[in-house]
Amino acid sequence: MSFRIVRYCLIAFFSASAGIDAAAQNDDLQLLFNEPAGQWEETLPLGNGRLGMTPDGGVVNEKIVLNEITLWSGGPQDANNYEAASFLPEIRSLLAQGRNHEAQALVNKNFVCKGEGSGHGNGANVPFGCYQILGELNLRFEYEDVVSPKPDGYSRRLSLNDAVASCTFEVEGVRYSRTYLTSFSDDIALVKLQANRKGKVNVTLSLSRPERSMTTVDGEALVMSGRLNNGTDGKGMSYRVKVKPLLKGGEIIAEGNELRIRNANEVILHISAATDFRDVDYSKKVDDLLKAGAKKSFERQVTEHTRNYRRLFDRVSFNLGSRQLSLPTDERLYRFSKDPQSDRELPVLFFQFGRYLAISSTRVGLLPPNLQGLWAKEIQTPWNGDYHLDVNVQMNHWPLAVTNLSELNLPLADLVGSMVESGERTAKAYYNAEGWVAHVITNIWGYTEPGEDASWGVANAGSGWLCNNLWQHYEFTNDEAYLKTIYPILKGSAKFYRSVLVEDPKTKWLVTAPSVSPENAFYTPDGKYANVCMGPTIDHQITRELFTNVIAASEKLGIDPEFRDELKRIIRKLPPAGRIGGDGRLLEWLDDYKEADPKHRHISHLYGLYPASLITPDATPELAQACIKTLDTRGDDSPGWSKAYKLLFWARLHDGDRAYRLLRELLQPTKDTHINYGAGGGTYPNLFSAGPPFQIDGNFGGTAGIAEMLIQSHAGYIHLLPAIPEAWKKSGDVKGLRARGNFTSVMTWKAGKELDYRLCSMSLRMAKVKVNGEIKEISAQKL
Ligand code: FUC
Repeated sequence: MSFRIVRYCLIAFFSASAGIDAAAQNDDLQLLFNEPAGQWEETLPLGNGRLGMTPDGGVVNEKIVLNEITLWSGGPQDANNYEAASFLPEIRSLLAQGRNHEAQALVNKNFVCKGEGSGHGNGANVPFGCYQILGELNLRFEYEDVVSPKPDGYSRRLSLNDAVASCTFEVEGVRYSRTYLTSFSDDIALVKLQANRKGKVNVTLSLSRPERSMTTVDGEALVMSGRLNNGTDGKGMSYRVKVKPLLKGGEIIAEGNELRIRNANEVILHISAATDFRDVDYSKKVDDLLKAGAKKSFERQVTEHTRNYRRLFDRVSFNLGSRQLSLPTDERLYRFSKDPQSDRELPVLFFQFGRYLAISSTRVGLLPPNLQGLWAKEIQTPWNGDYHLDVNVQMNHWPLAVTNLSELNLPLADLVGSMVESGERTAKAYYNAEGWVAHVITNIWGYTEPGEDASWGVANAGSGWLCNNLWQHYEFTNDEAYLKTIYPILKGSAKFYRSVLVEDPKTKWLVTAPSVSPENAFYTPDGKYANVCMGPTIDHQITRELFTNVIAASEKLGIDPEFRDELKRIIRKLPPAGRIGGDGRLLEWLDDYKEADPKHRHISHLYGLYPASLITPDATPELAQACIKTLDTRGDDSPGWSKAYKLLFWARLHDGDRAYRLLRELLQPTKDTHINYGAGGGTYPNLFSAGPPFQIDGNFGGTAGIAEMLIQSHAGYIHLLPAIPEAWKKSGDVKGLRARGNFTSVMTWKAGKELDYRLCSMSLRMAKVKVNGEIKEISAQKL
C-alpha cells in the first residue's frame, strides 16, 4: 500500500504547491546562542527524516547525540486477550446500570492487554519497546597548551532556511568553526571542523551508547554496533553506526576505541547509520552511504542538501514586522513572555521552526514523527517515545497540510495501513467485531491492543481519530488516487464502530461501551471514582465524523452504496455532536458526571470543534458557546501540547486574542524537564516544546494553531484571517498556506487597509471565500 500512496501524492502535491515562491521573505530565520548548550534542550536539532543529531557546541568537550528514527527496542507481539470478548456483556451490563466502578474492575481484570503493555510508560525492556537514542559522538578538543580555554566571540546558530547549524569562537587568537548538517541529499550526517590557522584542529573522537553497544576502530573510522532488547529472547533490533573523518593536513592515530586527530587544518566527519528495521542489508547500507558521500566536496554536499530541504521549507513565508535577529533565542523567549510587542516576529520563528521540525523528523516512505519527533537522548524515552493515539501523534500531523507540507502525512498513512491486520485481531479478541481497532498507544511493531490499565488503556477512539488525519490529507489535496488507497482503511475502521455500538438504555442512542474519555475520570452519583464509561462524547463525535467521511469517500469513488446507506441510518441514532450540561459546558460523557479534575489536560470532547468540524460558531452557536465555557473552566495552564490544542480551539472559535493568549502560554520559557501531567508547559531555549519533558506535539500543535489563526477552510468556505489577534493587525503577510480543495493562498494586510489576497489553484475555478465577515465567490488563479 505504501508505495501507491506515495507515488500518487507526490505527483498531485508538487504540481499544486508550485508557483508560490515564499522563500525571499523569510530568509533570516535562525536559532541563536552565545554559549554552548547547558542542557540538551538548548542544543540545535538537525534531522533528515531518518538521521538526527543534536550537537551542543561544547568548546573542549562536544557531545553530539545521534538518532535514527527506526531504532526501537521491543518487537512484534500478540498481546490480545482472546477471552476478553466473553466479558463484554457483563461489562456492558454493569455500565448500563451505572456501576462504572465495578465495570472498571472487570475491565482491569479481563479487558486490558496480556502481559506488560507499555510497561507503564517504561517499556524499554518489554515487548512493546521504546524509541531509543542511537548513540553519542563525543569530541574532545585540545588547544595546544591551553588547558581551560576561554573562548571569545562565541556564537552558535541553526539556520532554518538552510537546515545547517554552526558554531564559531576564538581561542588564543585562532578562530574555530564547526558546521553541522544531516544531509537531505546523501543521507549521512556531516560535521566540519575548521580553524583559520593551519594545523590547529586537534580532537579525539569516541562513539558510545549507554548500553548494548560495542565500539571498535576500523581502519580510520569508528564503528559502533549492537542489538537491542526485544523483551522476549533479547534478540531485538540491530544497528550500526560508522564515523569516518576526512582530513586536510594532520594525522589520525587510533588509541584504544578512540581516534585521535592531530594538527589537522580541517576535518570533515561523515556519519552513517542504519538499523535492520525492514532492511537486512543495513550494515552494507552504512558503508555504501559513506562511500557515496565521500565522493562529493563538502560545498557540494551543503548545496544539494539545502536545495532539497528548501524545496519543502520555502513553500511558506510569514512576516509580522519588527525583528530581533541578533538576540539569543532564549532571551527572545524571555522578552516575549514579558512584552510580546518587543518581538513581534517570535511567533513567526516558532511557526517556521515547527515546519522545520516536520521536514526534519519524517520522510515519505519511512516513519511518522514520534512523541519526540526524531530526537531522543536516552534509552528509556518518556512514555516510550511512542505513538500516542489519544491526541499526540494526530497533533504531530495537524500543521502539515495547511502549511504546505502535505506529503509528510504519508508516513502516518503507511503506519496506519500497517496496523490494520493486527487491529483486526484486536477487534475480534475484545469486541468480537468486524473491522480494525487501535486503542491508546502504538509502536513501530503494530501494537493495537488496549493498554495495561483501564483508566486510560481502553479508549477505543484511537483508530477513528487516525482516520481523521488520513481523510484531511485527501480534503486538502483532492487526490482521488490517494483516496482509493486509504478507503479500505477508513471503511475497516467504520466497520469496527458499526459493530461495537450498543443502545444506551436511557437515551436509546447508539454508543461505545466500554470506553473512556481520554485519561479523564469522574464520579458517579454514588460518589465512586471511575474512568470507564459508556459513550464518551469523543467516541460518538469520532464515529459520526468517520461515518460521514466514509459516506463522502464512497460517493466520490462510486462504490459501496449499501454500506453508505447503512452508515447514514446509524448516524441518525448517534448522540448529537455535542450536548450541553447543567452548567453550560459541553458534556464530556453521556451523563452529566462531576469530573475528578476540572482542569484536566485532555479536552477530548471538543474534538468536534477541532480537528473535526461538527461544531462551528456559525452552524452551532450554542455548542460553540458551551465550548467557550468548557475552555474557561479548564483554564489555560497545562502541558505544552494541551496549550497548543486550546490555541487551536480558540482559533476555531474565532477569538484571535484568546488564541494569542494561549500562544503566549505555549511560549512561556522553561528549562524544567521533570515529567508533568498538570500545569507548567512551555518552550525550552531551543524552542522544543515542553510538556515537560520535551514533547514535539506542542511544537506541531502550536504551528497548526498559528496557521488556524490565519486561514481556515473546514466550514464550506475559505476563511482568511479568521482569528487574527490585535497584536498582529498592524501589518503582516503570509504566503503559501493551503486550504481544503487544493488551494494555495497569498495574503498581505496593513492596519486600516483591506486585506490584499489571492488564491491559486491547479486550474481556473471558483472558490468561496470569507473576508472581513463577508462570504463571496472569487476565481482562483491558475498556478
Ligand atoms: C498522554 C498525555 C500526557 C503525555 C502523554 C505522552 O498521556 O496525557 O500529558 O502527553 O500522553
